[in-house]
Amino acid sequence: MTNEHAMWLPDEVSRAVRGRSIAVIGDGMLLDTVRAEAERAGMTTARPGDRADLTIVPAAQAGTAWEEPLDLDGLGPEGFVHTQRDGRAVVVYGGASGALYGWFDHLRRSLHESGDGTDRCEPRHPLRMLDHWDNVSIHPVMGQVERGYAGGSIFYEDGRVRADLSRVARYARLLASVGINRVAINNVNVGRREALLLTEDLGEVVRIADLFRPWGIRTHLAVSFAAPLTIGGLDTADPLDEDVASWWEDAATAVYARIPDFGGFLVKADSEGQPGPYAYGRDHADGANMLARALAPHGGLVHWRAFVYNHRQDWRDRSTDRARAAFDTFAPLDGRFDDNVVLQVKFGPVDFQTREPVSPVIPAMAHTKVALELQVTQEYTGQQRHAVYLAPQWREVLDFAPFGPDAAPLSDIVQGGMAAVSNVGDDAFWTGHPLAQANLYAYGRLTWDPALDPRAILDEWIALTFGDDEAARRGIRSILDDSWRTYESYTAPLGVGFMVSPLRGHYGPDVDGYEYSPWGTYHFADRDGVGVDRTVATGTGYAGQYPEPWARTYESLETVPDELVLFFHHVPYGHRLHSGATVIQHIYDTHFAGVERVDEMAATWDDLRGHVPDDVHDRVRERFVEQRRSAREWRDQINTYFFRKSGVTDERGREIY
Ligand code: GCV
Repeated sequence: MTNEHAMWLPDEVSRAVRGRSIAVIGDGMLLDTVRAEAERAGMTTARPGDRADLTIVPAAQAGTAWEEPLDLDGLGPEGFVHTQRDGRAVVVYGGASGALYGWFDHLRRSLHESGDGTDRCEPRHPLRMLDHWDNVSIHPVMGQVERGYAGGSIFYEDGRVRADLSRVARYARLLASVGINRVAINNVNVGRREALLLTEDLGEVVRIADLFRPWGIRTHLAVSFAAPLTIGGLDTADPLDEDVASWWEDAATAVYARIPDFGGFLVKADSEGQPGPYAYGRDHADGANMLARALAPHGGLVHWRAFVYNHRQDWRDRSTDRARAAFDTFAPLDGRFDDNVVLQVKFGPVDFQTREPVSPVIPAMAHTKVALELQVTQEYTGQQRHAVYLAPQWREVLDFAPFGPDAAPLSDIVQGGMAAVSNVGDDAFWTGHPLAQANLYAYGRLTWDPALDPRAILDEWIALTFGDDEAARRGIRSILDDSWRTYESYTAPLGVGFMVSPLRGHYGPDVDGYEYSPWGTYHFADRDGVGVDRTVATGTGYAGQYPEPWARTYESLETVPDELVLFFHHVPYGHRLHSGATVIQHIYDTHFAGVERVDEMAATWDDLRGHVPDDVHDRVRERFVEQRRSAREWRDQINTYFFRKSGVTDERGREIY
């Protein structure tokens, strides 16, 4: 077996600072982490009185003797200023975590000539979270990690927390280096075994929290809303019941006694079978606020998920629309959530599809702290068998301006920061597909600075991971830059979504897999046309959940963007897109082109032999064999399905079965 891969922090990264001297000023756990990092990188400690090549100094002590003092006003606890004095680097930090982030920033800069300017760096949001969907016991269907494509869990094994958690410490270091500061360590689907992490197994959570703490990361737990009933010995979990409220208060007090920096609870309630306040005739504000009050005295948060919909629908009932559900549930509750509740909203209204419009819940909650939820794990985007770089998708989401192009983008509107589902497991490469490491890296960097360009992030990741081989950089960029759109081109067309196999865990094509299922209906294809009518005029009315100009933009076929046309409209196969192609010809063209593009990507990778380590090359190569096979399967099933439905032949006479 391959040794554990170092991801973007191989020892080589520190070559530029090796042998240089450092002075770290300040005390405490995080400063000790920085000192240990410097030692690991081969730096020497400057003697008192000597000028160090790098000085890391708290804002309060910085620059009193400098000729040009820095403007450090309002520098937050996670912020730092990168500057130079007499040609030597200085990192001035706001708080201890700023020192740690400043250290990693310095490492990144040292890879290139960083110029001699002064940069003030602060995270855009204080909440930068990763959620693990790891189960303690092996779930009979989902396994150890739900939607995990990288082996087992780094936290759990054989129904318990691992005895050896050393990998968690290395994970924490990697996460800190990209700015992640909160991790939820168990699946939002909380089984009985997992619920016990809060109580009987708290000692095990303490072990994990101890490993995250030196890296400035707070530990969160996903909890079951029914815990007072299922593990607490009460006969109800009603959020308005006093005994229930005190059960949660006691549980929270016990946690904080042992984990003083505990982050809080993550809750999936009344969703896909998870218990919630509806069972007691209460609403989601009642439920979330009760938990929030238990945590508030300790400074904890409730991340309450907005992923609420009816998963027992009748496909015959055309009036139910899963896309509407979160808005219908939560928009009326805006303003009712306590201050320490964060409403965690998936980026789209359905479920992390390759292409969805941005969720209308986010602009609807002006008086609620909303966090944007993304999925780094590639559930619907190739399951880490396909090379798909997701940052361009996230870029589009973050740039979406819900109130029109002249108003604020989403990245400015989400006040509760960002959360995402991790793609990491106990695989030697951490992420199964080595190129999927770029997604984790990019997610972290975007939580810190949501304005970053995906291509620049990729360059940074490549340089850290593979060094400065120009062929590797060009090759990997050409594979990954457009890989999300390539994946889109050979899978479900024009925003319609799903078409994945329910039986193969959402992997591979099955056009009608969900069409007659209780989980929602997604394409309504018949001999005349395809797509879901979500207009106000004749459909489910979902388009009307957007503020202007989007409600009107999506409502009309004249203005709806091509890539979302089938999400909002049911159209004939001959409908002409803005691109000039008909819907049916677009389906054929993109599916043929997508496969050709994957072949090119695979060939590019072959050429990189010798430019990346052999074990990385082998693993990615093996994944490309599968991606090429799977892309053909998608192409042929989608094209054949629509050819048979429509009877329309391909203008270019290519092979359709
Ligand atoms: C953890 C989708 C996934 C589920 C996941 C759910 C969620 O439905 O398929 O595995 O559950 O989203 O986000 O809660």
